[in-house]
Amino acid sequence: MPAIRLFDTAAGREVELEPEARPSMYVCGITPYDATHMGHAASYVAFDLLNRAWRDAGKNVSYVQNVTDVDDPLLERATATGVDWQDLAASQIELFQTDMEALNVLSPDHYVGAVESIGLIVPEVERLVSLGLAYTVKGTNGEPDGDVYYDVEAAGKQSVAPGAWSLGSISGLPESEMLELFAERGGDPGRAGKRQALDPLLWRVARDGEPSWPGGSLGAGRPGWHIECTVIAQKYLPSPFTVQGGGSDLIFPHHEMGAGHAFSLAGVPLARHFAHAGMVGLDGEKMSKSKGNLVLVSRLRAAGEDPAAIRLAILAHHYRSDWSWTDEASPLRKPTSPPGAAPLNTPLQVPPNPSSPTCGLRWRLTLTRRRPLPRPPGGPARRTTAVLPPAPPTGTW
Ligand code: 5CA
Ligand code: ZN
Repeated sequence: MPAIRLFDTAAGREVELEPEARPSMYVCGITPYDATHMGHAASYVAFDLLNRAWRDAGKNVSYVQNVTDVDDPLLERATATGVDWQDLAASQIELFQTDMEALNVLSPDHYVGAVESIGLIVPEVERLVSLGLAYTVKGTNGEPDGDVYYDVEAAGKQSVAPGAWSLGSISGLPESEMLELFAERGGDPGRAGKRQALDPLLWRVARDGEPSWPGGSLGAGRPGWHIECTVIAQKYLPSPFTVQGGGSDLIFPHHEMGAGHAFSLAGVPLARHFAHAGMVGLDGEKMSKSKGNLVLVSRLRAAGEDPAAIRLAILAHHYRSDWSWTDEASPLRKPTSPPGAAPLNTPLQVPPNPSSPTCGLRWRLTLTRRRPLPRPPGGPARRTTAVLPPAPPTGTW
């Protein structure tokens, strides 16, 4: 097999992957609040190709993917639609798996949820605090005290060893651009009490109406986004592992900060290479769940499109190129839905079925539904549907 070459974002150039008997890859998974769109599909097909190239060469690949099964956008969508956030996550995870199987995307070896990882994340955040690389912030405007932030400046000065992380190591972006992207992508540059505008959240202490879990010395709360992926990757993969993957919208702040957390915790880089797939748009605009301009894989399938043709339509583009889906340019035939049929951006309804053995076909989830702490009495209730049955201690969906 010829050596695999890919563009390494951190190196800023195409690199040849060193031969390894056991290559390892972490690809950032979905935040399950809406159905899989062509952008997600394109990212996962891109990294499926790398996975398959390695496997085809006889390599014993270790592949890990997460599910961000608790985060602000998921909680906000659940509230807006009056659905229990866990039910929403479960239904969208199931739909995602069905879409991935249809597209012939091989499942990861470990498919791991943020919620089930909280017990691993808490001690790592505590360690960052004890190393002086994280700090708590006082609440203002009715916010509670105690949110924990990563000190990017202190972390960047931690070491000058080769491979040591400092802000910009992965993205190479100027600070002005970082600030813009940080605000756009879930960061809070204006949060009072932070040492630096770009310091990212590690632990959000409990608020009324939000789920929370025990946080040891941090107090009850829930994890920040970047530390979730760092801890899951470090738990299931070697340090450093071969390739960290995701769409290019994850370069900053997600992969930048995740790499920082990892170096602070392990003293070695998170990954040898950082690879990013291009963004898929609809009629010139980035396809995103928040904008709602989605071409859904499930809807294309329901309209009778052959999933193999959808995969080919994706593979017709170079994995790093940004491209736009237009009905005219689509290599797929026009949908033959009868007049009045649901438009292509209407998700199929897949009811959550946590005990379904069919979920284990290939995309086997190791998610356990770790229950949040009970809400404080008198706090507003987010739950609007029936209470779920108690979760089994372990198991697969
Ligand atoms: N849960 C986090 C990663 S830890 C997350 O970004 N979830 S996501 O559901 O928003 O995106 C899942 C994957 O799809 C990410 O790799 C993201 O970069 C990719 N993605 C999202 N939108 C697009 C798009 N329009 N085109 C290409 N890839 C996309
Ligand atoms: Zn991630």
